[in-house]
Amino acid sequence: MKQKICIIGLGYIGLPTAAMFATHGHKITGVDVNSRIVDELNQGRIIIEEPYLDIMVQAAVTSGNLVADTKPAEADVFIIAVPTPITEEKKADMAYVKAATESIVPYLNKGNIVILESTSPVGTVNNLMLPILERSGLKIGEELFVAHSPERVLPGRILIELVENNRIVGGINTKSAELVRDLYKTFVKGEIYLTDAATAEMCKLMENTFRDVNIALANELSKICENEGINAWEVIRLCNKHPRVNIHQPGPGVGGHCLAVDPWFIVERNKELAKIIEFSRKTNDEMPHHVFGRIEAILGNIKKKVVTILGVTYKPDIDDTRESPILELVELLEHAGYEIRVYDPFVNETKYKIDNLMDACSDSDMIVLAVNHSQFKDLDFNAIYRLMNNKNIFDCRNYLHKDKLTEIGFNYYLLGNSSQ
Ligand code: SAJ
Repeated sequence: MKQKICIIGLGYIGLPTAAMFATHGHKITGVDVNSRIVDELNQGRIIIEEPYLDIMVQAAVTSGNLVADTKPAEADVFIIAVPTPITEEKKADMAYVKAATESIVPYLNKGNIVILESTSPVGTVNNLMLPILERSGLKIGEELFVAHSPERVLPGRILIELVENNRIVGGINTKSAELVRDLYKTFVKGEIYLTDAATAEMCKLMENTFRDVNIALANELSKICENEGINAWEVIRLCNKHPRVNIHQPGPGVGGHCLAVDPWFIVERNKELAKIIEFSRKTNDEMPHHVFGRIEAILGNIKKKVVTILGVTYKPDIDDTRESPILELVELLEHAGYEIRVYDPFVNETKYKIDNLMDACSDSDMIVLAVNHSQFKDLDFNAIYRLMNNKNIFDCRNYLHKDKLTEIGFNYYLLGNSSQ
């Protein structure tokens, strides 16, 4: 059955979800407080980078099934997909979810469905949303159906994963869960598993926490291997030949709005219990400092140190710098008085950005491969070598061709291996 759906929040999750429902025949009102997003969208344009999203949005808008507005409209279904950032004190900032929930109350009618997609602390649906939704006068669970269905898509693969991933739907009662499952079946090809709202909230948090803790283990291993004088990447490669071992990749830290944030939502409510989780978060947060320490050690007493950072996003081949550990590294270098050049073809604006790679490398004392953007694999390292002052490369991702670089004459250093 084709439904009217009002989606609050037109960011990395809300917009692709809106486009997906719209191209499957539903009538969508996309709502955002940012009028620029709304204006652009109504002309079929988007302001975020995600493969094929522009084409899909254009098709959705042209078909008339997707319109944007700065305020909600009456609908059969309301989906909340707003940010849940973290405060300085590592507490979930639920202001957007609260405001979004309040904003839809005047538009609610008997039989409506409300879905929270935003990643949220356990208890958000039951303790924050339901008391607000009750103001509609509708009987919760009988006249108004509510569920949490957390998004699980990977930036860079959003449109594929929206369709193919399994999905969890946590309803405030079985009827709510079933109605929401039937709605997502419009485009979801993966399995849809039903549970209660609080369990769904915890599942989402724990998925990202699982990854964060495993990355922390890999990062700790990389420091241990530096201490032992062996290569962590070789250890990981060989360990992962074991059928039940899957060590993650070390790196200069963990970024993005998910892994670096969500584990804190568990810690906040379970301070005395979530010990490994909190320690892992801190381990990953410390990695830019570790990288900085290695840069200091390699460059030693050079007077005016010039460092060229390749990549500033939180992961490869995307334009997203949210919570990027490389921004923190840049700050550390800045405080220590380094001359910094940042080269990242994906990013339009960032501190110390230099558009031309050769300009960014000229007179440099060290290239730091911070993000493994595909195009960094085969740069013209011969030309770069000639331009540099001191010929150091520090590979934080085990990404570059060590043999080729040493043959050119570079001093090649690798995170997770102190003998290089
Ligand atoms: N990273 C490592 N080592 C690794 C893997 C990742 O250092 O072995 C770093 C990356 O460099 C990056 C960060 O972790 O800085 C996060 O990258 P990611 O690719 O692991 O994940 P996100 O944040 O882009 O997306 C995650 C996904 N969650 C899981 O894979 C469990 C995605 O499915 C979620 O939908 C998304 O969070 C979200 O929105 O919650």
